[in-house]
Amino acid sequence: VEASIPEPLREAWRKHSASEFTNKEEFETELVRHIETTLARSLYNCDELAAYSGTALAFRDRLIIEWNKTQQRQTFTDQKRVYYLSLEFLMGRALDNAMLNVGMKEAAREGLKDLGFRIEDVINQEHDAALGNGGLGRLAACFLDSMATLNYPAWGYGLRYRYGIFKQEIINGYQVEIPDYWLDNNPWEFPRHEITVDIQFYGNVKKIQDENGKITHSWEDGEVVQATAYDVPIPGYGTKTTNNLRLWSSKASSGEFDFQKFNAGDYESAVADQQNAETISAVLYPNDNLERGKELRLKQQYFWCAASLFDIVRRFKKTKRAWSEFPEQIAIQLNDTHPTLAIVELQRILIDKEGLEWDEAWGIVTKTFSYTNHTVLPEALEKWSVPLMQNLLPRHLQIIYEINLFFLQSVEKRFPKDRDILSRVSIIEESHPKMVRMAYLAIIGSHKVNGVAELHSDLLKTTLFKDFVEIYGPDRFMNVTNGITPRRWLHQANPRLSALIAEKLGGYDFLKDLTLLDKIEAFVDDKAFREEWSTIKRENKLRLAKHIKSTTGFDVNPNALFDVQVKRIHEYKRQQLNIFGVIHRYLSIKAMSAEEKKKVVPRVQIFGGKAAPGYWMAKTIIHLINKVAEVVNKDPEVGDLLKVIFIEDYNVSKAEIICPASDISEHISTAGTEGSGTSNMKFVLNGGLIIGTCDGANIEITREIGEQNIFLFGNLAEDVEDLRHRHFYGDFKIDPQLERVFDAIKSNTFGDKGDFSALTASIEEHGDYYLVSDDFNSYITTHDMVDEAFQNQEEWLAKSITSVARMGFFSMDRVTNEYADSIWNVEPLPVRD
Ligand code: GP0
Repeated sequence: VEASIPEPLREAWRKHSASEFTNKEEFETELVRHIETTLARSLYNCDELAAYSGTALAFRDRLIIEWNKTQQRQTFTDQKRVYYLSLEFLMGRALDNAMLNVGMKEAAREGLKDLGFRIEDVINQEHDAALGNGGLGRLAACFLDSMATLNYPAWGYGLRYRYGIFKQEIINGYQVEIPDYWLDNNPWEFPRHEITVDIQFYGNVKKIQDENGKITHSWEDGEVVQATAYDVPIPGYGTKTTNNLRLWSSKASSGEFDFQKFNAGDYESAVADQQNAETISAVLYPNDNLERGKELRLKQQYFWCAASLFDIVRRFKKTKRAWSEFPEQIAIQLNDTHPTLAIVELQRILIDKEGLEWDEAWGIVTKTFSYTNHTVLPEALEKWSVPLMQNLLPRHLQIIYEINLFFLQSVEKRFPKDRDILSRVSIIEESHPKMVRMAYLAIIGSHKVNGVAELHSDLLKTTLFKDFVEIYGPDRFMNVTNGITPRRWLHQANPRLSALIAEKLGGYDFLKDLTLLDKIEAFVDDKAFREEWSTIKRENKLRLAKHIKSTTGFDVNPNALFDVQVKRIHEYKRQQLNIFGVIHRYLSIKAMSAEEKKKVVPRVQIFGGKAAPGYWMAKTIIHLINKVAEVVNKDPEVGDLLKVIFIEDYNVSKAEIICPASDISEHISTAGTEGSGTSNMKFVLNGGLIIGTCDGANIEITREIGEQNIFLFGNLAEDVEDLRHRHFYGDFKIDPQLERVFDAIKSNTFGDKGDFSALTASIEEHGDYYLVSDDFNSYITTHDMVDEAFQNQEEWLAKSITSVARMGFFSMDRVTNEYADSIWNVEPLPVRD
């Protein structure tokens, strides 16, 4: 291919190719040029937003050059690539990350200063790209960062939602959801109007028999919607590799405008049909750890899977390789079960379109796919109703039945005596209506299935997927403990800490090899280093205090212990346990003498997180937190000893301010319920200690940093089932200190008790499913230990430094290499100049 381009064309291209700015002067030239001509602004209306856009465009130009080179190199080399399919990519802001990866941030800082801007203010102008709910979407974003940094030829595939996760406002203590329309002047996406795929829905299946008796299927008469590609460059750190994230947007197919309606004078209805097609990619479903089985959601899933598969197959076919080579060229990772239809779609393409035999096709499919499970919560496991699927995707349902038939036949052969196993492992649940169990389909169609932390992966093997371990053997199931990218979560969020570490280690190599952090443990007794370390924590707390002041109006004391819990609001994550603990603390302080109060460690209890709009209990928890804040924060008997803050609209860019500012953070899910947690890693990496249950990755964090550096409490996962069972049979007595908290709530201390009755009743009357009462005593006594430890600042500091030094394991780079070696079997491909 390379040789087919004539020399004069190459020469012209070389000569006129865009050049990259390399210093402050050249940056300013680019900045002014973009503001004037790309944005059509002038000296007289160049505000911070224009400065942001101009800067973004200047850096974007540099990214594009490297992006093009990377894509050319990947195409010409034609080695195995990874495709990461995720319905969510919670990217956050891109400019600071682009600056870090391109270099030249200092040139930009100086250049912007000449024009009268502070670079931090300019960076803050950017709207978060918030195409995700929480941990799952952020993990996908960290994957992209690491895959590029490690030079893996990899693409992400997702949906280009017009509305990302809603913006949260707190009004009178209640969450209110505001649509997040984020696409206006987004400099980071490139519409590829020439890359489109027609996607079919509904219709029916025709059986066709040819003269040799061979039967084929054809899916006909459906509705067609068009997918258009939008590409986002993903730069790596310290490398030229710039990978691609391809997001699909829906609109009516170009041939589909209904001219019959139009000619009949029904123009408005014809336009309405157009708009209908656009709703497929209109909005991100705002549920975390919950699936609700809505038809539009299934449409989104198929639309995105089919467009991505078409694209991948089209690229493969250009290489003219044999189909048997497909799995040697392509690995597809399924981020949860949301993209499971991709398995069925590839099988359909191979047998219906490409004419392969079933067995050969299925062999290719299972070698290509692998599946990551993120939760054992039953309400999060996807099931689609058979009638719904029959209507929307008739051919796919047939193929699913066929996959199931062959699978069950093989199971029956191997376990002829086990009468129940077939119904237990069947992809089809025999309920009314029947349901397709997507996790089972994903396991059967993949060669590897992984959980996201050791406990979680063990639970999968011993509970949810137990039968499948029997059937396939243990090799199909594995653990890869999650990680986070140190570029965003250390260097960008906490530049001063990153600089201090770099100073001691002689450079920033640790951002590429986080295990190098262990070398800072040698400085744990170094006086100057310790002082710097604690100054940095203080500055980060001041930065957060400033944010709190400007957004809530409350003053918080930076010397107080900052205790943070920020994550989606969910009963299993137990923000209710936290706020009940805060009320307990409040009541205790109010009962103290002046003398006793002097011994109290002042605290700021910080909460943040969104509730799914339809999740009533989660919204009640938010309401209670805000009501407690109202009462506590103005109580003169408490003063600075306790403040309660709810930070509105928690998102990625706020996490970057919050994580570096915590003294302690809370990861207190009921044991056995949290897949891994990833903010736990972000807090510890930024020098905060944590209080947590023996759940998710808290367990590996403990193993890495040492038991003496973490505050663990509560019942263990192995005891949960038994406790729930006992509650169910009436063996339940509420913890007396929790009862005192409930008494306060019921005497209207925090407003109308009726507002919170569902919350107290879920514990007192409905079995306390999340074991709040069982863990309460352990929780508050552990908090007393936190207070005591905090009073010894010297020891606290040692814990903080030691913990950071031992966090190397939690780099997303380690995670990505594990997937590459043991699941994808792909090699890095560095880009040459
Ligand atoms: C898991 F099932 N997670 C789900 C889901 O629907 N959404 C979601 O964000 C999360 C887990 O809750 C997790 O424990 C995990 O670490 C993350 O997926 C990535 O694996 C939150 O941190």
